[in-house]
This record gives sequence, structure tokens and C-alpha cells, in this order.
Amino acid sequence: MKEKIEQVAQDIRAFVIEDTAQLEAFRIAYMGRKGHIADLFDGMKTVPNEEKKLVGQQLNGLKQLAQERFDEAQEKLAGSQTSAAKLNLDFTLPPVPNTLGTRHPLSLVREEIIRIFGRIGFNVSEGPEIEDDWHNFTALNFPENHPAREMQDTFFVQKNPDFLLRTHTSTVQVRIMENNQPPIRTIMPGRVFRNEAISARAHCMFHQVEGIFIDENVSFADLKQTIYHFAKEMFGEKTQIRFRPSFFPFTEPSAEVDITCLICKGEGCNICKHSGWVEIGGCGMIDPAVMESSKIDPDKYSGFAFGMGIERITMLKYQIKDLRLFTENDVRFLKQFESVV
Ligand code: 2NL
Repeated sequence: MKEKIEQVAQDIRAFVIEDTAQLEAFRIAYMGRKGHIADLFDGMKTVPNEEKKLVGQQLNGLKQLAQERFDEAQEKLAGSQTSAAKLNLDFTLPPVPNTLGTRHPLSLVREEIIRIFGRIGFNVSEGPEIEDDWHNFTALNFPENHPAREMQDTFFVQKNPDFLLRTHTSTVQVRIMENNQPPIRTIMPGRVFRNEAISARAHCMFHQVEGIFIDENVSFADLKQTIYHFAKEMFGEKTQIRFRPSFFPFTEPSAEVDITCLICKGEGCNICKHSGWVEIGGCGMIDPAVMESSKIDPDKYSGFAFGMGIERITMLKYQIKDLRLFTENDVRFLKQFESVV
């Protein structure tokens, strides 16, 4: 009997339990009603009376050993169960789809502008956001004492020699003119910076698209037709344009461009201040002095240039009333552009 108990004890210690099936097999083999331990208890009948006490103690020890191994294995298996059953998950359910973000309205409009001008042969140019005085001011015919050159209007990164955050994207056109000879037909979308207090109508950082077209015999009529093409493509076939005389240091003559108000179609409303017209940007024939400073012969070539604010175009197109919405990243605002492609 003693040897039998020893043998079963050894078997219990050696039994491999690595999954729930093996655990159950162990329980049935040793702890079940017809298991080895129950068998041994049955054998007590044949044990002489004087040995019964000792054998009884040994059998109880064996029972305890089996229980301990069982408990320990069960605990271990439960711990390793990271899966479905433990987390109460059903892996057969269909997945929750990833939610996609939306493109920013300014990106949507910028891309639309690029497509519109692309269709009439304009390519896209880019340049640095930190510029020197030459490309931002001097090459563009800004006089020495122009207010834009003051600290209160422009962010300077360094003084003497001056480096600054570009105040317009014309800087890139200067670089293009310096490095290429006509024909030049390019637009320049990009971020610009001005030292302004942030409000519903102004920001210290915003986006522009400027464009230049330089070749032989480029006229003001070409400029008008180009702007008209843009206005109709961007705001609709019925859109009319109007030019008002204006001034920019780098163009002569210069004009501001209005389109018929999108809200009232020219009838007069709050948006257009009852004039029927809203401004979308400015333009003009490139000043011969600007051409010369970039080594393009103004006697041989002529060209036009235009500029507009992407925020302004976006606000007009989507009737957005506060400029700050563009930089607040409020998903309730951004989600409204989900369907625009
Ligand atoms: C506006 C008006 C304008 C230009 C930008 C330009 C660039 C070169 C030479 C000449 Cl390199 N002109 N750009 C010309 C006229 C107007 O912008 O209202 N922008 C938001």
C-alpha cells in the first residue's frame, strides 16, 4: 500500500498540465470518484487495523497534494488567458471601421485653385517661409521707408542683416524670375506672416496664392481673362468680375478684383455691405523696375501678377464668418467638409 501511495504521489507531481483539457484529465484521473486516490481509499479495507491510522494520514496527504497541484495549475491557466473568454469579447463580430479624418477647408480650396490654374497652363512653385530683405521687399520695389518694413508690421527673425517671416508669397516669384527666363507661367500658394492681432477678420498667419505670367506681348486683357476664368471656375458660371484701380509697389497699373456677391447675386446684402460686390484679391501689370531687378528685360517682355488670400476665398465660398475657425481645430467645424472632394 505504501509503495502504491508513493507511486501515485510521483505521478501527480510529474503530470503535465498545460491547458484546460489536461487539467480536466488530471482531475478525473486523480480526484474523480473513480480516480486513483478514490481507489486507494477503497483499498483501506484490506489494511490491517494497526496500520490504518498511518495509511489514512498518508492518503489524506496525497489528496491534499492532488488538490494543491490542481489549484496551482488552474490559477496559472486563468492568468495566461488574455483572450476572448476572459475579456468577454466576441471575435466573430464585424470590426468597428476606422474613422477617417477630413481635409482642411484651406487645403481643399488651395487644391481647387491649383487645378483651375493648372487647366490654363500654370504650374506650382514653392519657396522658403524665412526670407531676406531683398526677396521680400527690395526686389519688389518697396521703398526704404515703407511701413511694412517696420517691426510692428513684420516678424523679424534677425536684424542686420535682416531675415524675416515672408509677408507675401511674391518672394517666390522673385526667385523664379531670377532663375528663369520667360515664358513664365506659375502660381505660388503658401503661408505668410504679418504682425497683426488675431480677430475674426485678421490673423498673424494666413495663406496666399499669387501668380505671374511673363512672356512677349502679355497684356492687361490677358490678365482680365485669366481672373475671369478663375472666378467662374471657383464661384460658378454666372459670376461677374469688376476691376477697381488700386496701388501695389510691384505692379503698375494695379487693380483690386471684385466678384458679384455669392449670397445676394448682386442684389445687395450684409455680406457685400449692400454693394452687390465682394473683393477677392489684387492684380496688375508687373512693374518694369521689378522685372529689371530680377534680370528680365522689360523692353522685350511684359507680364501680369495677381494675389489673393486663400482664407478669404474659402470664407466666401463656404460662408465662414470667423477666420479663427481655421486654426482652432474644432472637429464640429472640420467635419462639415467631409463631403467636399
Ligand atoms: C492681394 C494682392 C498682389 C502681386 C500680388 C506680384 C508678384 C510679383 C511681381 C508683381 Cl513677383 N506682383 N504679386 C501683384 C498684385 C497684387 O496681391 O490682394 N493679395 C492678397
